[in-house]
Amino acid sequence: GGRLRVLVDMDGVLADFEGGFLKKFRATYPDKPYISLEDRRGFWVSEQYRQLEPELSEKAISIWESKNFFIDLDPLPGAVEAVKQMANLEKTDVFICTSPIKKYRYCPYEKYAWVEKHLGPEFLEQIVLTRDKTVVSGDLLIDDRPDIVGAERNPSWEQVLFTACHNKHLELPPPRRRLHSWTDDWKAILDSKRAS
Ligand code: BVP
Ligand code: MG
Repeated sequence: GGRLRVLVDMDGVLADFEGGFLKKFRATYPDKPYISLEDRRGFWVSEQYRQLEPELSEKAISIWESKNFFIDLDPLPGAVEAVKQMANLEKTDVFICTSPIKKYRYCPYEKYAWVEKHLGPEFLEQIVLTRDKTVVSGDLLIDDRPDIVGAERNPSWEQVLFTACHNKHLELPPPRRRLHSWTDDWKAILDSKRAS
């Protein structure tokens, strides 16, 4: 067969957005209530904080709009090693497919800097920044967002849902599948997509 193209999401898959958010939220607003990672439900952090207290939504947003939020995110366990291994597999192209926030002052720059820092300068060639992942073609998209939609009604990729604190309780309709973490068998998922 030909080459396999894998799109790998960044926030919630390679970079610990949820952990980084909670740490900086608690440090910035020590007297405000917060949602533990165990209690997170739904993709949008800002929505769950709004439900807790309406004023907390804009406070939450201020955290990821701040300088150094995205560059300071820690890699998720095993992510860096897995992506480097994946990119070294035969007949496999890996792209990092990530949606920047609309407040563009820091986020796009820091996403490039994060990739250079943790994956190396050669991975800067592989970055796809887009707010609409449905228009990017690939065989697989590894992403923690359960409801990815956009302009293309029939994306070429199969999404594999990467398990995160906000999606772990969701029951996926078959044939949708998960990658539970980077210790899960991601190579088997790639092999299942390779033409024989
Ligand atoms: O840039 C991140 C943060 C932003 O969405 C992007 C997720 O990118 P992917 O991982 O899907 O590529 N984001 C924004 C909000 C609220 C905005 Br108002 C949020 O609650 N959670 C979140 O991740
Ligand atoms: Mg994500």
